[in-house]
Amino acid sequence: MSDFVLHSVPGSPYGRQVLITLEEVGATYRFAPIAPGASQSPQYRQLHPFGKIPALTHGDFHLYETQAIIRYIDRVAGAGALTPADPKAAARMDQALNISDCYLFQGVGNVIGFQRIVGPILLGLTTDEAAVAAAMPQAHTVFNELGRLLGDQRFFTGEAVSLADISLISQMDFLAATPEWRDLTGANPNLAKWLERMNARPSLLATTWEKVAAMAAAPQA
Ligand SMILES: N[C@@H](CCC(=O)N[C@@H](CS)C(=O)NCC(=O)O)C(=O)O
Repeated sequence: MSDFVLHSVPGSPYGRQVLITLEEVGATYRFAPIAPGASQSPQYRQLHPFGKIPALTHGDFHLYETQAIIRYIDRVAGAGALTPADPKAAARMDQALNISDCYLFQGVGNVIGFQRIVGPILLGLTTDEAAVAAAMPQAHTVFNELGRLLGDQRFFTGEAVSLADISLISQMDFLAATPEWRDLTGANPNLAKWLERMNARPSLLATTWEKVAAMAAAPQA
């Protein structure tokens, strides 16, 4: 019997944040797939009144909003190992989590990632090149700032991986599959190295697009 149940669309970067967190803390979990487009169904809206992906259930406890979910998992199953003890490092983690949600996803990931990957590959849409071009100034601002914050550290809050890295990698790995990635990391080679470092972690290898598709296809106890 799995402790945690993640309700998510396979391929969702937000859903992947939760999966990576579960893997990092070694929790047992079950993936409950939501079909693309079904997030607005009355049934799913009982779990998430705003109809966004993902949602978590843990026994009779229901939670939505990814930051709340990954912090909860870190507290109850990871003993806080993914949150730095030092207040300044913890503040950097909180800052990076908000950059990830407010500036990296909103306006960059949800435009470039959608136009290059989700639209053409999953929905059969044609890429809107003007929308991609319009997102590039914000994308450069985000990448330059993340490159500055990472500096020569291994991870965003220092030597140990934290929730900041988990949130950012779920969005950045999506963008790494687009032609814009080379331009965006040209001035920030530390971000490309960090991406490689993160992608080599067992938690990332266990939650690739293919692995999550297999989780969604196979019924789990
Ligand atoms: N604030 C939400 C945002 C989640 C979110 O935007 N998820 C995307 C999928 S990765 C989604 O639900 N998109 C469908 C939609 O916006 O209706 C969270 O942190 O969980």
